[in-house]
Amino acid sequence: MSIDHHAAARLGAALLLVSAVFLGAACGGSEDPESASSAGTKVTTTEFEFSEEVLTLASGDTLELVNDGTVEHDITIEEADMMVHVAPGETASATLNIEPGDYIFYCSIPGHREAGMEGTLTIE
Ligand SMILES: [Cu+2]
Repeated sequence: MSIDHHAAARLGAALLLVSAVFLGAACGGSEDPESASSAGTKVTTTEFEFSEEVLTLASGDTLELVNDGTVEHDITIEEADMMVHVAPGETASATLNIEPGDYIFYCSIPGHREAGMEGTLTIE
């Protein structure tokens, strides 16, 4: 009888493992399971521009910043006291926990804003 018991225990462990793998696969499709129900946008930076210069989002949305350039960039939203910095080849993201309104965003690396890295953000 003890052999059957061990077999049952092993089967249970195997099932748990399979469940864990399935759960892992289900979560793997989304970079952040927490954000599955929240919206957001992705902005790509290069020298010297943002892929999106007019953004309309909601408070609580996720802003993802991808740096496809060869130098560092950031998105600075001065009025909201917020900055997302991203190194070359990297991706960074932040939740926009800011009040509804109109904002200006720009890259704060010296010279970049002047080169055209500026846009507007509306939080609805
Ligand atoms: Cu920049």
